[in-house]
Amino acid sequence: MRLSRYFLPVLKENPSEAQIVSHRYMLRAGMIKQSAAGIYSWLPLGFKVLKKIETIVHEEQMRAGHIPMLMPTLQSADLWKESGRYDDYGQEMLRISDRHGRDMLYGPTNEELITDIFRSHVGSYKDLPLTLYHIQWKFRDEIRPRFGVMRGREFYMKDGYNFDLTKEDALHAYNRHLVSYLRSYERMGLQAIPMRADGGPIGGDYTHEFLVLADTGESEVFYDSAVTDLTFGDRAIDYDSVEQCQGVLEEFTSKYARTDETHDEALFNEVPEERRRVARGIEVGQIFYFGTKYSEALGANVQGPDGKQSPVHMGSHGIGVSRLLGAIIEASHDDKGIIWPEGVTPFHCGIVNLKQGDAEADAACESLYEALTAAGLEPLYDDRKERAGGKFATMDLIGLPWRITVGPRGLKNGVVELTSRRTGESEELSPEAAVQKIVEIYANHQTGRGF
Ligand code: 5CA
Repeated sequence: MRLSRYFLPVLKENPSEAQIVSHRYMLRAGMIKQSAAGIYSWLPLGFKVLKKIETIVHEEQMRAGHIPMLMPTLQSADLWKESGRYDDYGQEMLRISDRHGRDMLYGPTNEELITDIFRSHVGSYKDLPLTLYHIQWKFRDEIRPRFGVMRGREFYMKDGYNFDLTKEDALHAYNRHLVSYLRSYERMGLQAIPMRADGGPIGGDYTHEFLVLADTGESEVFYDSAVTDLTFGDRAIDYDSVEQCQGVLEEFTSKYARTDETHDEALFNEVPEERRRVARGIEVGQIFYFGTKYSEALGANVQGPDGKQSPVHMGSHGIGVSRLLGAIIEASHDDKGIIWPEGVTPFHCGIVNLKQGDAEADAACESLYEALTAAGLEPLYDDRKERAGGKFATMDLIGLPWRITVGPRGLKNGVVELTSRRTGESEELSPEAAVQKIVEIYANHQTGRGF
């Protein structure tokens, strides 16, 4: 992309309504624009990162054997009346009536809808196990929408639902989700720690939240610092293996890590004092096993091998896709702007032309642009007639992890400058070597594709 042809409405001033750094940078980098409280338009740069995060989520869900689909945002209230949650959900649910006076709602989650789909089409244990998921906009009329996309009213969520014959099978599905979530967050450059949590309006007492540690997080968390040493890495996993998935769950959840809702002071005090931590965290996902709560209410039964009908065992599993942009920025920024992890960066590399209009500099930038594009990467070429300082400030703000700077002086010596956004370190390389290095860096990162 050439910056002269892109739409990147960068703000110079700090917007006064933004209280936390991620919100501030998302507004300043021209990623989002508020349209109403807690409701945003996703401008091209924000949309691009959103889609990259979404792609990682899809890839990891499909790798775990979960099946993508799409359900609507607007739902009929009938199913919610059947489950009893129409009254329970309270004011967070946006209720609407259509022209015929029928009660509708903008879905805050989809347990009822998916259970209805299941009961209409599945009746036998032979069709199990089954996990369906979608990534769709949700609406919760939060009492205090704040912090930009962190606590929106309209937000983008991945929600997945497993259907199993027995509790054991459903717990395997739970573990499978835990593993796939660990992989997903790590690909986004995040450490998200599974912590024992509370079921809230979804229900079920077997649930973990995934938390990214950050001072601006809304949840208070208590943990053994040893959990922060755990990484999933690129180990191979067989998602069908009950033992392997259970092993990962045990590895990642045996140390003390809880949100304030389930915190147990006596248990916490068993952690050696020097490892006890009280901190704040951003909840970027939650997994639930709730057994037959919805299948009983909605009559979603399956016939077992013995011919008997029984309600199907279920769980639901969410990832806050739009919230993740805020969480990643909270975890990765400095005083100049965002520092995108390679896995989600909107463009792989910036190209800054120090002297736009200089024939040699222009030609060198064009050929870098072509070489990176030919290698399957997306560079963002700042080809505007701007001063170098302004170009650097924009690149630093929008946070591309790598930048190639091209100027007449370097070109005389046959070199360009390659700079890491994270460390600030630069090296002089031939243009070919700079391209080669960027290609190698991204060969080690499975990056999601943007738009
Ligand atoms: N049905 C279950 C799992 S699919 C469910 O709705 N779980 S949830 O309520 O925990 O939401 C899943 C994730 O969505 C949360 O972990 C959080 O990351 C994200 N989320 C929830 N509310 C908001 C909000 N108001 N703004 C942005 N993200 C949100």
